[in-house]
Parts: sequence; structure tokens; C-alpha cells
Amino acid sequence: MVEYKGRITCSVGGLYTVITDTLTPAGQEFDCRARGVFRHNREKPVVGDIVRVGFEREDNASCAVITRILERKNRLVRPPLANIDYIFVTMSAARPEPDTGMADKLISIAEFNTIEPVVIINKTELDRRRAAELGEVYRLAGYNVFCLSCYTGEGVDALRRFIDSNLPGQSAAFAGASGVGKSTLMNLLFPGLGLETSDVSEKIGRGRHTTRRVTLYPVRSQGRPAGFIADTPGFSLLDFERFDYFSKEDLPHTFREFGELLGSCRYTKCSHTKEEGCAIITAVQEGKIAPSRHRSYVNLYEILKTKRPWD
Ligand SMILES: Nc1nc2c(ncn2[C@@H]2O[C@H](COP(=O)(O)OP(=O)(O)O)[C@@H](O)[C@H]2O)c(=O)[nH]1
Ligand SMILES: [Mg+2]
Ligand SMILES: [Zn+2]
Repeated sequence: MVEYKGRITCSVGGLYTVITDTLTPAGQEFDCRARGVFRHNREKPVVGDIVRVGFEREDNASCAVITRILERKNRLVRPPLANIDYIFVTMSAARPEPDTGMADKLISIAEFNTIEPVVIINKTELDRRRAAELGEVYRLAGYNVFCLSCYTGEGVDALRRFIDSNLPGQSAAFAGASGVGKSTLMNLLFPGLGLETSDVSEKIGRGRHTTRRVTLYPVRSQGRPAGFIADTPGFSLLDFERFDYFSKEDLPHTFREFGELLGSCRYTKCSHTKEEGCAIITAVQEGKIAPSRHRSYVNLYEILKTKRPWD
């Protein structure tokens, strides 16, 4: 039996689309069914899975079957999506107002799942000062930050360069509040994607009819393959409430800038929320950690404190 390795890009009622990637012929698309054995093991292929696809005969793609799911790097529950390498956490400088609490939550979930967060501040032309301040907060935390405007085009080239050198062979998703310009930016970066964009008022009317179908699009940037981009209509990407449980003990490790300070607080069981002699709080006072990041930490800590694994 001939076998190829590829990535599931779409899943509809037990039928999967797989695009071969690393092995030749790269970029070829197949419709596959999952092998019966998956159903017995209660293992279900999801979009983003890297799989082996087998063919009874090389020339007969209609009998392609997924024979194996390769080990997952990560697996999101809502939306069901596997093997995400990058998350572009997107905010706007204004309209809507930046929500750092939401951004920090997304970053924290990404960190927990070994997804590299990249911060994007869009609509900088509406408030350049606010954009620059926000950018500083996330640079200080140790992230790649791109301040840009889809309208004026400023800053977009820098993001393009980042994508061209980091995204080939990887998969990425854009996350952030509705209306910040995610679809507009994706269309700008990857012509041919053709995602719908709309202002907030239009969105409300259409929201309930949106199909909740996750798709990975193979994208090209400057004419070359640039990895896969997830589109997740109908999902607010990375639902924290229903997300795979992580504990308040895990939380400090999802704040990158806390890193080397952890372990140097006065109390070994320091929660880093209000204790005397807390190295994190001292760093906030010394301007080494942004106050808004610490506020987000405290808020998430309070949520996780009351959470049980079965919630
Ligand atoms: N002022 C301004 N508006 C933008 C910019 N980028 C996108 N928008 C607008 O913001 C609105 C929401 O954009 P959309 O891409 O649908 O946002 P999404 O919900 O995050 O996908 C649309 O009306 C866009 O035209 C920008 O750089 N500046
Ligand atoms: Mg959109
Ligand atoms: Zn502490």
C-alpha cells in the first residue's frame, strides 16, 4: 500500500480533506475516510492532525484512508484543532478598545499549550500613542509585537517578513475580539483567502447563521508556500471556560516574564497576588513587569482558584 504524510485541513461528516506536506507530492489534496480502527479506539481525527494516508492503488485516490494519526503537539477543544504552532493575538488600538485582559488570557492558554503567541496591534492610525504603549507592554513580556494598520499599510511589511521566515511548514491561527480586523489582515497578508469582513453591526445579524466549521487554509505569501492558517467562524477562538483544565499552580508558568523570578519569593507557596516579599510584585514596582499583565494574572488566578477539574 502506498502511503503519504499530510495534514487534515477540513472535516465534514466523517470525510476528511488531507493535504500532503512534507513528502512528495507536496501540496496534493485528497478526500479520505478514517480507518475503522479509530472509531473503536474512540480516537477521532481533527483538523490540524498530521496523518498517514494510505491508498490501495496509487492511481485511485477515491479509496484513500487515514491509517494513522501522528502524535499531537497540542489539541484545542473549542474549536477542535490540533498542532497549532503560532497564535496571532490581535487587538486594535481603538474601535474596539483594546482588551488586555482577553489578550493575556489567550496568551496564557497559548503558552500552556506550547503555542507561540505573537501580538498584533491593528488600527494604529486611530491612536498611535496607545498602540505604541500596548506594544511596549508585550515586548517587555518577551513577545514579538507588530503594530500595524490594515488601512494605511504601515507596519504590515514587518509582519510579512516574520511570516515568510517563520510560518512555512507551520500552522497558525488568529485570535482576538470581534471587530479588531483579523479577517481584514488575513486577506491582506494572504491574497486569495477571501474571508468575509464586516463591521460590528452587520456581524450581530449574521452571527447565529454562521456555520461552526474549522478549516485550515494552505496560504502563500510573496508567491511562496507560507504554512497553514486556521479560520474558525462561529467560534470565539480558545474558549477559556471549557478549555482543558489547567490549575492555578500552572498559571505563573504561562506568564513568560515571570520565568526566572519564580522561586525567589519570600514564601515558597507565594501566589504572586499580594504577598509581602513577592519577587513578581517587586518587579512590577520596579517597572520590569507591566502592571496590566500582573492585573490579568491576578484575575486569572481568582478564576482558577474556584475551578475544579470536572467543571
Ligand atoms: N480604522 C481601521 N479599521 C480597520 C482596520 N482594519 C480593519 N478595519 C475595519 O474593522 C472592521 C472589522 O474588521 P474584520 O476584519 O471583519 O474584523 P474581525 O472580526 O476581527 O475579523 C471592518 O470594518 C474593517 O474594515 C484598520 O487598520 N483601521
Ligand atoms: Mg472575522
Ligand atoms: Zn510571589
